[in-house]
Amino acid sequence: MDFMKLLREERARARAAASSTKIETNSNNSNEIKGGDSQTDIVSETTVASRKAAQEAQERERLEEDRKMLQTMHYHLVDLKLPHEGNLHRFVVGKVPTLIYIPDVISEDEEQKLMGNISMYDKNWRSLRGRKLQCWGGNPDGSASDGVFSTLSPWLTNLCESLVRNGVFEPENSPNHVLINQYNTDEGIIHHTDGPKYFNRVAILSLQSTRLMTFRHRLRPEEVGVKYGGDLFSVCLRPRSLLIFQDDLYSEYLHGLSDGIEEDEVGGEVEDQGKGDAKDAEAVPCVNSDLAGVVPGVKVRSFAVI
Ligand SMILES: O=C(O)CCC(=O)C(=O)O
Repeated sequence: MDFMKLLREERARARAAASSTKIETNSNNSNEIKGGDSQTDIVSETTVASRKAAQEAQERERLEEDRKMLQTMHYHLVDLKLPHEGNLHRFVVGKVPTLIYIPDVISEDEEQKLMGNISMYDKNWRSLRGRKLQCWGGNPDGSASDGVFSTLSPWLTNLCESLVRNGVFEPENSPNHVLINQYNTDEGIIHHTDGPKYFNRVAILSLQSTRLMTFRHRLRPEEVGVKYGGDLFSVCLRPRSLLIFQDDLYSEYLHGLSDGIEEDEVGGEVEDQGKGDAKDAEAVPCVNSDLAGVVPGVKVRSFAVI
């Protein structure tokens, strides 16, 4: 027997067996990897596509529901009575030139009509901390979601057009988004900015009662504890009035309404309002006391829909 020959044959078989296993392993691996990749791609593409289709179907359904709901509503159209275009500057209040307060832009009768319009959409209220909210015109990014009415109701479109006609907004920045906030006596909205998703001008129509809106500096992290972060000044929001603020007041200041648990006191004017470091006084200066017909020292506490 040729043991050397047997040994060579045995080694050759072992090499052949080993290499085929290797190839198989490789091809298995590569199949697994490829199979894994393409399956994952297919699965995620399918998931994304089906999610998108479901979302689109939901949005279509929502639009249709909203459209049907609007058809059943008997709303009143109300126009705002604003000073002639170009005359808004007469209503600038305070030392910060981007705050405009116009009293009596609608009549009491029109106010009632608007309240009637608002109450027709009772099921659309969202309960938030400190207020109830109706949100009209979709989300700022154009998407729709639960509790957000996808379009504006014609009576809201009419109000927005009225703002454009009177020069409050340019036609290219015509408002397409409306929030209706309702506060109980012990409710308010914490100080905030409306953020960069919106155009930097806001118009607030107040209905039903009087509240004080206060403004504060928006502090950068390095200013916290260094710069005064409390209320700097207030604006008295009378029922049927329109408040417009923009630019710096939109982006560099916070606005808010106290929770109404304590009565808000109308403060007198001070020289450096809005500019300097206001004192942590009980009553911050009210910048529109003349136009709003309130005297310093008066207390304000009431129910408001804005
Ligand atoms: O109700 C108001 O007057 C203020 C509302 C407000 O600031 C907001 O909705 O962002």
